[in-house]
Amino acid sequence: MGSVSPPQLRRIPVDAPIEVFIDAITKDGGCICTNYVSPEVIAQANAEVKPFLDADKPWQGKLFPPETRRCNRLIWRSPTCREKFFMHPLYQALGEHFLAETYPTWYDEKLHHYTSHPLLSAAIGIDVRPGAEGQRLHRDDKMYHTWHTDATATGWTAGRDNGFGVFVPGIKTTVENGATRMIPGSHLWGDDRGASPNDSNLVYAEMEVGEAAFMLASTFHGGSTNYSKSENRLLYAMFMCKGTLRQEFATLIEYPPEVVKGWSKEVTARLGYKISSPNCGMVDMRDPSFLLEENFDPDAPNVDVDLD
Ligand SMILES: O=C(O)CCC(=O)C(=O)O
Ligand SMILES: [Fe+2]
Repeated sequence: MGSVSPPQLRRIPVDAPIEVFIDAITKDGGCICTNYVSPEVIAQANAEVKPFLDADKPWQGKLFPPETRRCNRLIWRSPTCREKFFMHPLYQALGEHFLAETYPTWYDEKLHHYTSHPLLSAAIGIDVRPGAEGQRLHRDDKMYHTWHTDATATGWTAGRDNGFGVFVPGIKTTVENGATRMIPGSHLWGDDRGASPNDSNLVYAEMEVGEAAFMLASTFHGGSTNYSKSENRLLYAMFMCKGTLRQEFATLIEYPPEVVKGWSKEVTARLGYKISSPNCGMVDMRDPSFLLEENFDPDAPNVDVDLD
């Protein structure tokens, strides 16, 4: 009888056949891709994003943990993150594999099939500075109220996950400077259990500059404490979700802020100018209702969402 290897975070070269990545992510919930991009491309992204992290905005430092700085609207602010990290052909192909869905429905007696493709769900630069405390281990699909049945005995099945992410570090990440912790195999756990920071399968996704980690949104993980004296652990995090996870009519575009300002809170909440708890539908990590306030402060700290 062949031995079954324990869950792990495999390191796979970017030019390996896509099936190798699919196999690792299906079994372990994630993997590391070596040579995802060149170090020069990382330097370019860092230069684009640094001004936003360094700008002394009052809300930087108000969120948990206070030493961590964030760059919101990453896809806009960094063309390199957009074109080289997010639109990387491998990440896009894997996103299609794990998230695209084809669905049958009848019109009279004729069966039709429709395919929905993934959407960008989140993109942010997270700069965990020295002294920042680690996050609690969590699943990044909680905002979609995703249910998980225990599949540890049966394995991953198509459609199970609502999200799929890529983490690209801006510097070499280490246990000391706060590399993301992950629990390979935890994407198969049911909702009857949480994750212990002492889990024997927990690993730190230590990465060289130019590497990237792929992760299903159901995999337990968390940012870690930065024990270093002077290293800012910058990470670019991008997630796609299933294309069906949106409204039928794109109400935030059909009814933009300048049109609905002055409408009742009850109506605008139904249009989407209010987060769905936890943390779904944010703008700059804030409840989007601030966009409807007279003379709103674009830099006000957010107290509405749980960011851990
Ligand atoms: O900073 C990290 O390493 C991970 C961040 C994360 O998981 C999150 O903010 O949801
Ligand atoms: Fe997370």
